[in-house]
Amino acid sequence: MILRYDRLGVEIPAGDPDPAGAMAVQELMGGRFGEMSTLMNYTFQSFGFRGRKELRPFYDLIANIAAEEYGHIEAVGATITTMLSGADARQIVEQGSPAHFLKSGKGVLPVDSGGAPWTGDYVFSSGDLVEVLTHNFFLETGARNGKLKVYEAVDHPSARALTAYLLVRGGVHQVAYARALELLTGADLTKAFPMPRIPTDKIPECRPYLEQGSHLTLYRFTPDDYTEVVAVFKGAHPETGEELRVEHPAPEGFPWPDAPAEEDVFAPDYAPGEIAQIAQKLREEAGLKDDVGKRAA
Ligand code: MN3
Repeated sequence: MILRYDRLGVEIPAGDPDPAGAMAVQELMGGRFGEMSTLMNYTFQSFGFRGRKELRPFYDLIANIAAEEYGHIEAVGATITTMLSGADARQIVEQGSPAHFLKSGKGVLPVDSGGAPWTGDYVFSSGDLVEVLTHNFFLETGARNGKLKVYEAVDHPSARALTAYLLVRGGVHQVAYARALELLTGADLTKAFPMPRIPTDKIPECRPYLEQGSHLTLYRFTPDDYTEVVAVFKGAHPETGEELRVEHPAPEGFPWPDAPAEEDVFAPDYAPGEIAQIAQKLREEAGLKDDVGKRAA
């Protein structure tokens, strides 16, 4: 089961509307190597995992990383929605993805940068653990490649904050699968790091995460479960030589950025003030204090 917090793993700053950038960031959501793919690959691999008891450390690794990936689709979603806030219809249609105006309320969609829908064909779950771990290493490598390209192409502050965060966290997952394969088979994929060959410390926005040790840390997203990841996620980081570690709880996170009403796409409706009044009345009737809706912030 999943426990959901109304928080984001990364603080998403506001900036000017950037529909073209938002379209590029969609690759990190619904692309082959995007966050929907990492989420769904590890989720389905954990559903179909056989020999959970006997192979517990490997199961815990895949299942626990799946939980973090949910937080990554949240972060990409918040970024794209923020980048579309305040963009007008013509600007979106001419510069970005028309679907952000025509099919959504200037919000994120489960599609890639070309508008193609994410598909379950991107999920690989053959049941062969060595093959699955090798696939996951490749998937995280492709994901890192995609994040570096988006970082290069889009300079909106939301996109920069997002890609820096995802590069560091995805880097941890890339190391995790390489180390799991190494412990299982003796194949030392860690010699290929960094892959692609751009070290994370060359990216200024990544440095605060490196100073906090985020690049060394796998967080457990559960109070009591998935404790056996420590049997696999251990040893030296392939690039820095520092010791890898597992921690719980994960950092507290940040509130979602505000997404103001966008009346030209009827989001949340043609009369947002009216809906806000109804919501306020319902809150009063439910005996909620005035600050309840803001608790997550
Ligand atoms: Mn990820």
